[in-house]
Amino acid sequence: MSDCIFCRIARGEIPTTVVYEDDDVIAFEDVNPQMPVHTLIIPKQHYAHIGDDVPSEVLGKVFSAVKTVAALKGVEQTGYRIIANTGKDACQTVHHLHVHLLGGARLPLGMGPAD
Ligand code: DGP
Repeated sequence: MSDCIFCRIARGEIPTTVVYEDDDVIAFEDVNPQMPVHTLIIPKQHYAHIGDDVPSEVLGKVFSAVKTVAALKGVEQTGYRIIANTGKDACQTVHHLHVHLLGGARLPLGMGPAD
């Protein structure tokens, strides 16, 4: 996907603060952080969302990277939340599979519907 913003980040075409990178996955700081720690973890290969026929090995690599990033960001012991917004009701805005890793402060408990 030549015009996908996260594909462009994965190719190094858009500057970003990289937290972790390997052959298959890149993690970088969210441009609009909602928490003291707010890092995005994506597969370099383009998938629109988690339901986009993502091979299990790709999912495994993304979730393995979650653990690595949590350690790198120093929230492994204090805890963190991961979110993969998927589709309209979840307000997904970038249509390239990504996992938000949020932490560094106490997160709200609620996960119900918006008002
Ligand atoms: P969402 O699709 O709602 O799950 O969130 C997409 C996130 O991507 C949002 O928190 C902001 C972030 N984002 C969007 N564009 C860029 C960008 O160009 N660079 C970075 N670092 N983050 C971005």
